[in-house]
Amino acid sequence: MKVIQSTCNYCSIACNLDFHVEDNHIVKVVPTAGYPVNNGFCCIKGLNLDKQNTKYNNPVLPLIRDEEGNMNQISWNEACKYFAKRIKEIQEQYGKESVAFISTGQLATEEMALIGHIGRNYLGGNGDGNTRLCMATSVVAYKQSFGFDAPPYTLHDLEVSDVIIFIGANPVVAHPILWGRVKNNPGAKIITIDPRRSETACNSDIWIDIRPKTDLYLLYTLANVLIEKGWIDKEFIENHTEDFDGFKEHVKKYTLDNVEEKTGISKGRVLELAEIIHNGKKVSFWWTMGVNQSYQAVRTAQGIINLALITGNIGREGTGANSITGQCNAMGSRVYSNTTGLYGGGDYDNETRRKAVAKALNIGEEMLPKKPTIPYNVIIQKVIEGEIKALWVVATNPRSSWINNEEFRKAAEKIDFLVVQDMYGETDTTKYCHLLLPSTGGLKKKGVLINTERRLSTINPVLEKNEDELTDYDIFLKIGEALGMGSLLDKWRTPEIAFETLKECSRGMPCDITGVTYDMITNSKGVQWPFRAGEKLECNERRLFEDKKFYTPSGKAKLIYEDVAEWPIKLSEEYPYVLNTGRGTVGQWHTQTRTREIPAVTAIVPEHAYININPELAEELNIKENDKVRVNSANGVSKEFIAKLSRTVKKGEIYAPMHYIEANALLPSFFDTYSKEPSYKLVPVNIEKVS
Ligand SMILES: Nc1nc2c(c(=O)[nH]1)N[C@H]1C(S)=C(S)[C@@H](COP(=O)(O)OP(=O)(O)OC[C@H]3O[C@@H](n4cnc5c(=O)[nH]c(N)nc54)[C@H](O)[C@@H]3O)O[C@H]1N2
Ligand SMILES: Nc1nc2c(c(=O)[nH]1)N[C@H]1C(S)=C(S)[C@@H](COP(=O)(O)OP(=O)(O)OC[C@H]3O[C@@H](n4cnc5c(=O)[nH]c(N)nc54)[C@H](O)[C@@H]3O)O[C@H]1N2
Ligand code: SF4
Ligand SMILES: [Mo]
Repeated sequence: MKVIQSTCNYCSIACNLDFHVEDNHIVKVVPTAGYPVNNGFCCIKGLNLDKQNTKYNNPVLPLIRDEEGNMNQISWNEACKYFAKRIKEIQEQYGKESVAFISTGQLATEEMALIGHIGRNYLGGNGDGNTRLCMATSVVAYKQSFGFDAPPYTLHDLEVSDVIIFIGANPVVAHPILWGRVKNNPGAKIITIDPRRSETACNSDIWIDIRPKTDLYLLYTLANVLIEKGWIDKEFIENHTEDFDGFKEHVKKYTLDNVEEKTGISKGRVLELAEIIHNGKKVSFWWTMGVNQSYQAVRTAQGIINLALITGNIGREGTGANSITGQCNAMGSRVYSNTTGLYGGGDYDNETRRKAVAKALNIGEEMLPKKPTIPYNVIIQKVIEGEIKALWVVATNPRSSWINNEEFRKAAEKIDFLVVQDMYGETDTTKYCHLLLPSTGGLKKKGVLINTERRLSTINPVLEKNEDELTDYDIFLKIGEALGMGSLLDKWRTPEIAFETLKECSRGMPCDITGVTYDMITNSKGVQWPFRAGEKLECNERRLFEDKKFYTPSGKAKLIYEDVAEWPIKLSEEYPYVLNTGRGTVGQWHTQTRTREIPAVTAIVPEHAYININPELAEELNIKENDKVRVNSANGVSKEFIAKLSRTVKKGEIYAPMHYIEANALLPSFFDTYSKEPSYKLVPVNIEKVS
């Protein structure tokens, strides 16, 4: 029996697991003992990683749709040739930007970098990722405040904080292993800010039951109180931040007297929270989608960053303004997807960076994109308007996960050429494709994942590929060849070579990984970036900004602020309740294509889309447990759900797990101004019982 250590490719914790393999068959999965992230533990998804492509229609060879709408099997060579021919025809007729791709934070770094090379450098099209639905807000917030997209923490910080504040994050469900790290710190005071009494709120010392989307108001009020009381780190502010005077002036209007009316949190409780922050020696702030997915998300994330900065809670053990990432390689996609910035970071108009990256890729500078991609929402809009004619969707399921997802259906029905590359033949999105490129899942791949604390580790082929099976990397290479890229693929011939190319792109950047080798991050404890050539790995838990130097031109962090915006659509008599969406259970992953294969999960999660509704509201509406209800949204769409009565939601608020296609039909297309991340967590609705 062989034992192969690899990395879980579900969530951003990126646990390491030992796969016990006999005759190309996984006998058992054991969480790796001694791995600094998960040290012998993991969640139900990781434990069941052996269950992949065991049921459902899983083609090995590509399928092409004929005129009657039937899918027919073709060879890989035929598929790649056809892909190349269609893309070239479309580009010749409608211009380069008539083709686009949508990728993901669930591929290996080398894979997402290679599709970025093909789609942006070579084809000159646009390409965004599902990271737009998830991390775009944190990226923009960090870039503007710190000068680089740099989550500063290491997970060990959770074990040594004395105050841990979660804002719009539910790690008990979404990042259980991270929650395990919190449990290693029984002395810490845990505070959760969430309109819902989430599993994390239930397990916290304090639940701040905030009115939806009023976090920024609360954060500015807290800042005002801390400043007025002098509970701030004057030395840190003076030497390491910019524009404190402006910020101080700005927050003056956010007073304790108004806070309850705006946020639902009383003056006394806000004061108590300010006191806890003041008395804490090591305060850490952690946020996720309750902050990122909003119409004013970047400024809210910066509201958190500002609190950490003015109280000097950054760059020290147990502190930080810490965004938790979502997918296994969200961090890889943030730095290496070639969608919103150059490989290794830096804007497309940065001449020095263009030179360095072009050199590393051995291409002419003119081949690099001149500007960031148009964002996801604009790609979909341009498909609907007929400007984008070909879309290549890789390892994401937008027919279900995209906001206002009937819009994606319209786009999919309109487009001339939709290619879907997925590890399953049957997903909500593959139904619409003209060409299906089936890839193997993560069990047969080699590549690097970068987790939420910037730790690189490899995903390793646990099983051998069967005949005709291709990984995403293999598929990209074949497509590149069919497109005629020739020597432009020389720096990409294997994942190992691609990794060397990407390392070179990172040289001298905050995320410099020139010192990392595949060997160092395989069967090991992983390595966090930065790790520069020549450095010695002295410690397995490293945080950023210990030298108090930020990546801005002045070396100081920027305090960025703005007036609090109103909700884009208000509650009304017609739509009196707020619908919120997010993760449902530890066992369910997003659109459930993968976790529907885990019997232990399907046995306990509802098959049909459901909502949580407060028992008092349910009684008023004459709704009983498991009744069928219709939710009508201000978006003009109605969908049916099963009612689950629960005191985790307040009377006027209902919650729909995102794992069912119905949820996203209800949400209107609102986005953050700066990050263009969808506002998934708020829409006014009404509910009626279906008789
Ligand atoms: N089991 C499981 N784990 C996952 C995933 C999965 O699909 N299943 N997905 C992974 C991915 S990609 C991601 S991005 C993460 C997401 O991880 P989380 O962000 O923790 O998960 P969500 O449930 O989307 O949202 C977190 C909380 O935000 C709250 N919230 C909503 N509106 C507001 C608000 O206005 N203010 C505040 N303060 N809170 C609000 C919600 O009530 C919810 O409890 O999970 C990762 N882990
Ligand atoms: N209402 C609402 N909607 C949301 C959210 C929310 O909180 N509320 N959260 C948003 C967030 S944070 C995220 S990250 C998105 C996630 O949204 P999606 O990315 O659409 O969700 P997944 O189900 O993870 O889709 C991944 C797809 O890739 C396939 N796949 C898995 N591994 C591989 C592989 O190795 N290769 C290939 N080619 N395919 C593979 C899977 O079968 C699946 O079809 O959803 C967003 N949508
Ligand atoms: S916590 Fe995340 S990385 Fe760890 S096993 Fe579960 S899904 Fe995988
Ligand atoms: Mo995500």
